[in-house]
Amino acid sequence: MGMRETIDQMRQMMSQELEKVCDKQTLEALRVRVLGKKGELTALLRGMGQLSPEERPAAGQLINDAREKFTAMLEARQDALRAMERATALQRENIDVTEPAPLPPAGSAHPVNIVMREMVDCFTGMGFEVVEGPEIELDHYNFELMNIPKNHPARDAQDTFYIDDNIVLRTHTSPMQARTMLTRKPPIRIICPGRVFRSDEADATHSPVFHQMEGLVVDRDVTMADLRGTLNAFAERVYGKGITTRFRPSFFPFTEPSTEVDLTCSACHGKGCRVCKGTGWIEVLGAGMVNPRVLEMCGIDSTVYSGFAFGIGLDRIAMMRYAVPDLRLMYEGDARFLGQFR
Ligand code: 2NL
Repeated sequence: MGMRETIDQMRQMMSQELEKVCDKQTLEALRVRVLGKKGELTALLRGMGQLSPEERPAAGQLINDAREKFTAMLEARQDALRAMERATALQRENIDVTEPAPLPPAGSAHPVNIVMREMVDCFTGMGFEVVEGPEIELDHYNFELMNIPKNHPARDAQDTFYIDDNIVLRTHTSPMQARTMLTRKPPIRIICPGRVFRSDEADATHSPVFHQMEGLVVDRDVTMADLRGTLNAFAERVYGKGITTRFRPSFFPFTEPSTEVDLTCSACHGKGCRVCKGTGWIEVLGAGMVNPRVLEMCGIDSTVYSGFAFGIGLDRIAMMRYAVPDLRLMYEGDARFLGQFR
């Protein structure tokens, strides 16, 4: 067999083999088999010694051309392999941007916050503005301006957390209302929701931290009828049609007159049941006409202006609404409890 045929066979073998090659190692093995030091084409080059001097240049040319050709074939295959590798990598790494993402675990609102938000919605709907302020307060705002003088039982160290002689953890949200009266002119229509503190032993119905929302309206000609109308509207909005209020006389140092406010029992609609102990009413808040002394101390002329105020304990309302048997559950942060209010 002549050299030309041998090379031609080699070329055929290579193109057959190359088609099957699908990884770098096999490709390299084929290169070594043909072009390596002990390769088939190299052997052919070595065999040139047997040829006559006249035949050598043509044979050398053939072998060199073949080497170039084979190298190009191997490279072409290598390029094809790289392209395939890239294509599969792209395929693998392809991101489906339309695939719905797994949602992060969502939290849920705290029962006290659910109640607070509903009430805030109700009162802001009636034109009240939300005002928030510090939980650490001056004795002056928390007590003095609320007509609770030194030695008043409400200031007893048993009830109040004192930071020092002049600084306390607010025992109600009233100090923020005093701050508002001191810095604004009537008409004032505000609600102050927030965390308040009393030095109570924790049990099923007491906690040293709890929540309150107070409301305050100061303007010319504000009367108890305005208070009644506002609270009746609140009762219907938050508890539903047919729920109204009942006022019973009471006493607070910061209001005069003062009243305890009951709402129609929403469990029996006033007929009398276990929830309301047969009375048809549930005690929900305290209220009254702002004591003129409080108005004066807060820089408001009580001969021109009058006001009403109310305070609602939010924790007890949340407990009744969701039948929570123990107030401590509200503050323990147990996810099994909190996860139930979605
Ligand atoms: C209750 C009673 C009440 C107020 C809070 C108030 C605020 C100012 C002036 C006058 Cl700035 N009063 N707040 C009035 C009456 C009752 O809360 O039992 N809360 C749970």
